[in-house]
Amino acid sequence: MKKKIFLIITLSVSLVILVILVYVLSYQDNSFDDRTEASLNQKGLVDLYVYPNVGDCSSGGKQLGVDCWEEATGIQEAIDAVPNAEELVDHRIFIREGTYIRSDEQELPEATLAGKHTHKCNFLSKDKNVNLIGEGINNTIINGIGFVDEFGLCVVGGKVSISEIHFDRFGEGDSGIGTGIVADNAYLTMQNNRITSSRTYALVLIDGASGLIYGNELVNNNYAVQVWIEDDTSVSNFAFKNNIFDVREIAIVVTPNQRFTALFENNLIRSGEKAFSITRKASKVTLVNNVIQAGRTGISTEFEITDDFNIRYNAINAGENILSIGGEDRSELLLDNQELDNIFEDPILDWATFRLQDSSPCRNTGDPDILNPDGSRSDIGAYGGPGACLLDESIDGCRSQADLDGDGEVNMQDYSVFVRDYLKHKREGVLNERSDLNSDETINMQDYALFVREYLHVRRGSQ
Ligand SMILES: [Ca+2]
Ligand SMILES: [Ca+2]
Repeated sequence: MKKKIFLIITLSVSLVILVILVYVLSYQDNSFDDRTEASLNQKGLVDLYVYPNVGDCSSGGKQLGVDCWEEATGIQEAIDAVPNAEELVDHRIFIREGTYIRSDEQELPEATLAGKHTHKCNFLSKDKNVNLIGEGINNTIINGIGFVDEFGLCVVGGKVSISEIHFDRFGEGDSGIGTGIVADNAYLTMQNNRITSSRTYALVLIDGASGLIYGNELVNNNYAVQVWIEDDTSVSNFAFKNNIFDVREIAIVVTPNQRFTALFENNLIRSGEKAFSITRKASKVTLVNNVIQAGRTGISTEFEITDDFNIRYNAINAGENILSIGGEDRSELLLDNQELDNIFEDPILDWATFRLQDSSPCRNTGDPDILNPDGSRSDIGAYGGPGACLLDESIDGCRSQADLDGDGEVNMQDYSVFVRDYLKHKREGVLNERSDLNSDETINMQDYALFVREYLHVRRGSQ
């Protein structure tokens, strides 16, 4: 106990000193972030910074000592400023903390989806290779309120990665599509985002889209994911890992073709009606280590199950039937097949946090070939498997970003490493990437804030 109090006091004092130190240094220097010079990144590519208060560089920008780029006064303008994809390069758009609402005076861009349907999009990325990077799902929020029946972000072609952004309230009207994000013929990477309160779907994936969907929260929508493939020649390949899908109607709706493969591993898939629905045969779909919880039907298909539809090590619970094929209750196919190692008990989750309770039968009963971060046999559900660290870095075995010296602990030594790196960057322009926690190629207050957040988080988690 004494040790703990001592630690807390030491930490508090040190933090106060560092805050003062950083403040003094930044004050002396006057343009703390140096964005005008640093806007060419190390690969010689343009990084763009978007702030809230679109077009008003005197507020968000000036406070951080940033000269606003004319092209970066809004999210769409930043996307438009990225050259069209000719090769795979890492253009980055940092969307700074704040709430973004598109002005209704701006004309919405249109996208043609599935080769024939024209839709309006709040934001459109067409044939771009670009990374959209927010400052965390509690900080960077793109709000669709006021735009009825349309898409939030349309990704058509190219290779787009989206991380640390909350997309909220797209298409709130009573009719129409109202979708958070749609990808058509694009390679989409989504990591650590949140999509809430879309009118219908959080995420729609159309003909030829592929990608990695890791550590996202798609909650409080009617549907979480729709895969909508009309073109029989298109090829799609997806991995969904450690996501939380919690919706009212159907969590996952897949209408694939025979060239579609998908892996759903360690997700939480919950719905008031159906959890997982697949209407046509795919090349291969694997469900492993998922918690599948449905008000009515757990898994619904329109075809007989073969090896191409692999359902193992899941915890499946449903109000009416575990498995329905062609509208008929065929639950016995899963209930009686012990080789698949699915379990059908209450997963004993805390539904407010989506975490397993201590008595949960999902602990260490997942696929033995998949391991938890601490090396033990995997848990079933979103907080199991190696990707659990995406949702919570304080889980045993996760290496915290704040563990700067890599010794497996977050303590005062890491804090001195940060100060050293910070000063070296400040004075000599040397960038030690370990202390650039938000990967924007500068070490500043934002990294410090992330460090402190991690530090306190890990400390709390380890108590
Ligand atoms: Ca350490
Ligand atoms: Ca940084």
